[in-house]
Parts: sequence; structure tokens; C-alpha cells
Amino acid sequence: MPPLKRKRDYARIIIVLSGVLPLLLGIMFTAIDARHTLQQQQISAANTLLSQAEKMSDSAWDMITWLRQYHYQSCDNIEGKLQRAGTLNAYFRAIGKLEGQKITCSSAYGLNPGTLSDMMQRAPPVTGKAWWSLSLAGTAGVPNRPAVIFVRQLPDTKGFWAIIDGQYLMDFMSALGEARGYRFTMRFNDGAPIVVGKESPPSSSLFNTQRYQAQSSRYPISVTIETPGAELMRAWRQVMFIFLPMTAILSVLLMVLTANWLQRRISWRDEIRRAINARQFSVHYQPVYNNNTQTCGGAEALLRWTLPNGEPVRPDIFIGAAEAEGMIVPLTRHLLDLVADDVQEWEVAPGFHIGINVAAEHLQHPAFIQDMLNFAEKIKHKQLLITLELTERSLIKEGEDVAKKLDRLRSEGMVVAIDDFGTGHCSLSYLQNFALDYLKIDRGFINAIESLSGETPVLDAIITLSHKLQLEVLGEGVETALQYLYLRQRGVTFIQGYYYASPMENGALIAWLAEYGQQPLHREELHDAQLHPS
Ligand code: G
Ligand code: G
Ligand code: MN
Repeated sequence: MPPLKRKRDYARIIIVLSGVLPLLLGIMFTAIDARHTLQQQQISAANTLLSQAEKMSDSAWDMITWLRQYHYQSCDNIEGKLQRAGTLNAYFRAIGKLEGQKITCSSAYGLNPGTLSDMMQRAPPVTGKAWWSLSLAGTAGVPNRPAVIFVRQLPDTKGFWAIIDGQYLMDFMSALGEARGYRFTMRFNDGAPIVVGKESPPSSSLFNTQRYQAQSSRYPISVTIETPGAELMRAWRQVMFIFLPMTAILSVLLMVLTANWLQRRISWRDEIRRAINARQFSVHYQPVYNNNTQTCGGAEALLRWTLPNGEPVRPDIFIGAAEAEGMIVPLTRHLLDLVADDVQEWEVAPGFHIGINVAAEHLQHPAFIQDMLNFAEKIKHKQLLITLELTERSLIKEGEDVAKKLDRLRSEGMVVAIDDFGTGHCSLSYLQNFALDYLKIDRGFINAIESLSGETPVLDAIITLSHKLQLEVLGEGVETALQYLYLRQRGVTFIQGYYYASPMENGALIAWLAEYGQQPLHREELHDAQLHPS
């Protein structure tokens, strides 16, 4: 798989992630924020409620302190005063005196109110304290409405008490929690709970009931506030409503930035530029056989790209990408540098061909002539014949200009070949417009050869045509003895293909040239093919 394809797949994932990440963070942040906001509200409600309960307790203890002036007076004398005090002061249901467990006087229960237990509808707590308070589910007079009792007992078993009606607290709680769906539970000591608000239904663990508990620092009063999960959900939605548009914008922005950055990172342009700097390119050379001299007449330079992990990138892919993304000129310059270095080690006869593939874009580039002349200068002392192979994959425009450039380079001693002949769009017009020296027949036509004596009309026509035009002919992609013999029979001078030699790296080429460079192409199967023509 080409490296870019894989990288683009990763890139797509990264882009999606960069879009999803702010959204996820936004959702998480808003959820945390909603929870926090809700808790702040609970704290503030609990404090308000506690301070109200403390204020009521203050007045209850004040009342009890006021009652002490009647310590030694009988109920008959003070009943009227108690009644007035109990009625005129806010909050109170009843106030009175007691002796031991017996209520001796009461503002609300008349002369015979019974015992403390009767009034509280429960046994008094065992506190061991002279002062105590307790929340009650109800009292004798008002059995179904909560209340809070405050008691002060003196060492002589006499005492005073005050009962505050729970209604005040409950109204306060209702007002405080109505809008937010709170459920309050308030207790004085471990008395009966005074509860306001609906019980919240069971909910999912993510949006479970939020519970907050607080204690008064001055009195034994505790408050619990529960907020249903639905309330948390509502708060969350509210925060999201504000933040989500911002998050969405951020999301898109980040995606665009990431895409941009990745685009730059993984374009073939940069990939190729990096690979040039990292010296990942090398050149392979494929020998070309000359039937007339029966020796190796030259070699074609073929660019190779090997990734650091040893994996090769297919040449047709990166050459095509380099052409498409305007990198073919720097890439070819790099190739020329590599070839110039490699050639220094060659020991070949003068006139040995070095084939360089030239892309149309480079041909039309203003620096083309200079690039080629620089290259020629570097290898001058080897007296090689530089062959410009013009690929016609991409159409050559500005034909006249190009023709002039080719003439100029030919006058400098280079030769021009048309590559992959027969596959492009304008092969024949090339023949017309450019001064050419070689014609390389595309391997597709060579593949069509079926027998030595049979006809391969298009191939035959191309060979005849090049003879007529007095062009040297080269057969590309020759893989079998049959193909070789067929071409030789019809006067094709040059042969290139696996049958003669595969492309190889420079070291291998030098060794190969030393061993086979001067050898004629003689092989066992060659004789067989000649002896038994099919
Ligand atoms: O041998 P190979 O599979 O490398 O060739 C694949 C294609 O890439 C061929 O069409 C060949 O012409 C092209 N190619 C190989 N090297 C170069 C080069 O240096 N420049 C250009 N323009 N094309 C090349
Ligand atoms: O520049 P050009 O398109 O001619 O590049 C030649 C290409 O053909 C290179 O990719 C080279 O590896 C490949 N090639 C060389 N000899 C043979 C051969 O005998 N058979 C096949 N199939 N490909 C060959
Ligand atoms: Mn070529």
C-alpha cells in the first residue's frame, strides 16, 4: 500500500477525532458545570433554611427565658399572660410550664393538658441535658402537623417549654424549593423529620438524585436537600444550550485547522521533499542490448523510492503524484544528481547510453536546458551519450518551444527517444514535430508477439515506420527468447527487458557490466527457439 493512502486513512480518523473531541469535552464540561451549579444552589438554599431555623430557635429560647419570671407563680395567675404571649409572638403553637413530666400550665391546652409525652405524642428523649429541642411529627392539639419543641428543665424539676409550629418552616421550605424541585428534610436532634417536597423517582446513575446535607453550627439542626436527576438534566441542558454553539464552532475550527495541517503534512509534495532530504530515493539501471555490436549499449535510469522500513513505493504511483503536484522537476533534478554520482564509478566505452526519463512538465520548464547541461557537465569525462526519453503520458503543449529546446540539446550531443511509443495521445504528432533519434516500442506491443513466423500487424507497422523515418528502434519489456528473436528478425536494434537484464542498483550494474557487458546474448533456450521455431 502506498504510504500516503495509509496516512490519508489515519488523517481522516484524526480529523474526525479533532471534531469530536471538543464536543465530548464540551459535553463533559457542561455536565460537571451543571452538577456544580446545582450543588451551589443547594448549599445556598440549605444555609438560608438553617439560618431561618436558627432565628426561630432564638425566639423560642428567648420565650423560655421570658417564662422564667413565672417560675413561682401558679398557672391560674399566669394562664392569661401565657395565652397572650403565645398568640402575639410569631411561630408559636403553645408555651407553658412543666413539673417533672407533667405539663402544669399551657397557653393552648387549658388547665389539664396531661404529661409531656401526651403532648409530644412520644416519649421525651433521654438527653441528660437541661436544654433540649426536638422536632415532632405532631402534638396533642394538632396531631398531623409537624412541630418543634424546646424545653428548659430546672434542677427543682420545674421547667418551661415552647412549641413552634412546623408550618412556618414548611412554608419557608416550599417557597425556597418550589422552582427547583427540592425535597427538604429537617430535623432537630434525632426527632421526627419535617419533610417538604416530592420524593424523586429512581433515575439513571448518570443523572441520579443529588443530595446535600448541612448542619447548623449553633443548634442541633440538620437539613438535607435532594434534587431529582431530572433537575440536574435540566440544568445541564441549560448550560449546554449556552456552550454547545461555541463548542460546535470550536469543533469545526479545529477540524479545519487539523485538516489543513495534515493536508500540508501528508501531501505528496512534502512527502517527496522529505524523502529527497532523507535520501530515500535511489536509481536503478536497466541495461539495453545492442544487436549490432552484440554488447550492452547503455542503461536506462529508473528512480526508486524505498521507505525507512524497507518498503518500496511504486514508481508509477510516486512519479504520477510528482507530476500531478508539481514536484517532477525537483525530483528529476534529484535523479540527475544521483545518476551523476553513480556514473563516476562506471567504466564504460565512450558512447554508452544513459537513458533519462523526462516528464513533459520539465520539458516545458524554463530551466530544463540548464538542468540537462549541468548534468552533462558533471559526467562529461565519461563521454556518455545522454538519451532523453520523452514520455507521452502527459500531453506536451507549446510544441514549437519544446522542439527548439530538443534541437538545442541535440546540438550539445544528446539524443532524443520517444518512450512507451504507441500508448500516448500524440505519438504520431511527435514524430512529425520533433527531431527524434530513437523510438522505444511499448511493451504492450511486444507482449502481443505469438510466434516467430506469425504476424503482429501493429508492431510490424511501428517497426516499418521507424525504419522509414530512419529512427533507431528499441523493444521494451522483452521477456522471452521468442520476443527477442522476433524483434531481431525484423531489424530491431535495441532490446530492453527482463530477458536481457532487470533493473539493478548501481553496484550490481557495475558488477553486471564487468561480467556480461561485452557478452553477446547467448542462451540455451535461444538456441532451442531458433532450432524449433513454432
Ligand atoms: O521501472 P519502473 O517500474 O520504475 O517504471 C515505472 C514508470 O516510471 C515507467 O513509466 C518509467 O518511465 C517511470 N519512471 C521511472 N523513473 C523515472 C524518472 O526518473 N523520471 C520519470 N519521469 N519517470 C520515471
Ligand atoms: O520508462 P519506461 O516506461 O520504459 O520504464 C520501463 C519500465 O518497465 C520500468 O518500470 C521497468 O522496471 C519495467 N520493465 C523493464 N523490463 C521489463 C520487462 O521485461 N517486463 C516488464 N513487465 N516490465 C519491465
Ligand atoms: Mn523509459
